[in-house]
Amino acid sequence: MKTYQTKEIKNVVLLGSSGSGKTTLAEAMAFEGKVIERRGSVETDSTLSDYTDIEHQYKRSIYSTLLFTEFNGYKLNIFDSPGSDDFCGGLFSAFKVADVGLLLINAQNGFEVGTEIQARYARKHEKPIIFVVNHLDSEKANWEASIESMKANSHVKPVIVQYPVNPGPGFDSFIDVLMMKMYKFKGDTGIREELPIPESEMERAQALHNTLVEAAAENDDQLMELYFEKGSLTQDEMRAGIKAGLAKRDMIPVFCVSAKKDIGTKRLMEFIINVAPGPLKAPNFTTVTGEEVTPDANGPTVLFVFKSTVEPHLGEVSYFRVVSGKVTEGMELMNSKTGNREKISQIFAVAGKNRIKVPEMEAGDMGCTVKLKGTKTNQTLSSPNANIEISPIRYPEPRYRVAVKAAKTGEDEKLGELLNRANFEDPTILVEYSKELKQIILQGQGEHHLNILKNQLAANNKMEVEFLPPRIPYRETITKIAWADYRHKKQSGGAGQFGEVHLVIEPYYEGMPEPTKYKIDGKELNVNIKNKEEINLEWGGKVVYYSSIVGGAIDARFMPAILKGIMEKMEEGPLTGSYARDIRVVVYDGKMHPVDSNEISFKLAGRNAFREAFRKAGPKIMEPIYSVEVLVPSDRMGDVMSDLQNRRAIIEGMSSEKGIERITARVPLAEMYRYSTTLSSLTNGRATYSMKLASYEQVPAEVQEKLLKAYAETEKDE
Ligand SMILES: Nc1nc2c(ncn2[C@@H]2O[C@H](COP(=O)(O)OP(=O)(O)O)[C@@H](O)[C@H]2O)c(=O)[nH]1
Ligand SMILES: [Mg+2]
Repeated sequence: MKTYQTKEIKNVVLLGSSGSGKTTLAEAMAFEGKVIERRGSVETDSTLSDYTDIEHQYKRSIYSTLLFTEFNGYKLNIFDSPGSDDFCGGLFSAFKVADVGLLLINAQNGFEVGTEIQARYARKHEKPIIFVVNHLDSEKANWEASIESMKANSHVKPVIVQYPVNPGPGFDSFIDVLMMKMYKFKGDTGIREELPIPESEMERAQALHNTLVEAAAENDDQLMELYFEKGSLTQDEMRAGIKAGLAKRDMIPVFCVSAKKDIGTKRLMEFIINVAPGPLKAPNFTTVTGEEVTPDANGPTVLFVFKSTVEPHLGEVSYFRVVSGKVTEGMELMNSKTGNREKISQIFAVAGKNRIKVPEMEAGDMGCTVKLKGTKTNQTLSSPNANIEISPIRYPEPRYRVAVKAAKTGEDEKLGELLNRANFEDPTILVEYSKELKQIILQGQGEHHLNILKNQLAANNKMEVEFLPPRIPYRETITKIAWADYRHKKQSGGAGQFGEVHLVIEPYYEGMPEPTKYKIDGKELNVNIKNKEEINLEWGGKVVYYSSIVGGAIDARFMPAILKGIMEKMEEGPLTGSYARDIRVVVYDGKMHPVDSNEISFKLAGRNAFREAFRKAGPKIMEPIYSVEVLVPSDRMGDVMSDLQNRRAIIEGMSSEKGIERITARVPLAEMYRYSTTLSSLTNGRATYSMKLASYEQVPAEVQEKLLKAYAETEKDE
């Protein structure tokens, strides 16, 4: 395989809803480039890109797979990405390193919600898009309806470059109004005949040609002038116009194919080669400090790692794009994040499961290497003197969380290792041991996403895990002043224990004046501050602790022990065991015993006095509220809204655009458990959502009641 120069490379990501034909099209592209001798199929588990057991089991793409094809002296690096939004992590990686997207439309369904979701991701990543209408050989293929739905739903006007002459089971010809030719195919061999446009199609072809010329001219003032002068444009002028429009994302050209029958694949690849932006025309990569890195083959070597896997026999495989310079076998590079040196022992061009060893790769190209010592996805390897760090892929916020535990005891450590590895391979799987919740919290993009992980752990690692509802990170605080006395006394066996603490607590707020007097059980109490401690809590908020002991009722040396007891309760709030915050405590009296008093006694007395006072101080539970955005097809709006209302949602906004409703709402986290699953079943998988922590708010009285009851059952007087 030759070393491709930067100008001979195109990097493409296939997009589209599940079943639109991405994997099948990737196969046809690889076949046309002679990377494979015959086309495999999704049905027979024989495609280049869906090569893992789990993809065979589900008969669909789960990972975003890199493959390449060689065509007319160019190398096309292609990402076959999963259509399901649960696996969008791989898609986000692909967006980082691909320069153009092919958005497949299933001609049987037109523009689907899956299409909309991916179109939105493409906009977010500022990638130019080409529409590819597929399944044109299917019985239910409807070209006109597809085009109408694309026009209605797309944010940028689609412009037809090709249209099918005979969509449906007999589909074998399409007309290309850029080339002004008809292409006719023999069976499903991919072999084509170029024919003049038949008389019967001439009028339609000419009209679409004119529309295309105008659309092309619009992207460039000079072309516009030429067009006004001549009334037409040459093919090259049209290409120049389309190139400009595509790169600016002002234009979406429309192509037609049957991936299954290998119709239109070649022509589509020719267009990509001639018109789609390659590494030299695409926006430059930027560093974490905002500098641009040009794809200069003679510049410093910069590899950006966009994907990492662990494979049997091979170990760690790191996929990279050469952002600048050249990578050659044996080269030593530096990981700009860790400062460690890495040796690039081997370089491979990647065609799904097939890897072809190459001696070098130039800027703009993509491949993989093995046996790096400590480099992860999102890190950059660069020439040691260049020390460049490319800005990372920003993965979507997690949308689904569960608590996870090993089914068998004694396997916690193994579970931890395997989950870390899952995160290494899929950065949208987040793992964290929550000290607060005392659970391992696993977060991902959806129930399906995490269930696949669960199945993989069982199948590949003999690791059975259980998923449980995660506890909610509530917060506790108080709303009014309260006081309590507590005597801790124990006289069993040897030395006794004795400590008595009287304290007052009240809600703390920033800028509060120092305490001066309280009225406690009708008696005036003058505060006489002996000592003050202000503690910033790790989980937010404060505790302010005063000692105002008169007459040596409690020795100063016991004061820290009392605070320690209080802090234990702050960490495990009296209501639900959640973190407490924003409380001021004044210890004003107590009792000691000359022999039995010790630190442990005062700690326990402090803790229990605090707990009692807390319960009398109008305590409230605060819950995390998430800001949630749901995109739902208009016809399912009612169901989705009423479900949200059952989740104590406060609807903040609704807007509708192109048949898709956007709902924004604030929803308590406690009500979001398994939301993705419900939403999916309410809409047949046609909706999507995102969520982000917004604030902590007081839970409603009835919820508080329930939480208190549940916790009281688990807690005994200490
Ligand atoms: N008839 C027909 N079937 C197709 C075409 N493209 C894909 N398929 C079939 O549609 C199904 C989904 O295709 P696949 O490539 O897995 O879609 P993906 O989910 O977008 O990757 C498979 O059964 C394919 O064989 C096509 O152009 N025509
Ligand atoms: Mg697929």
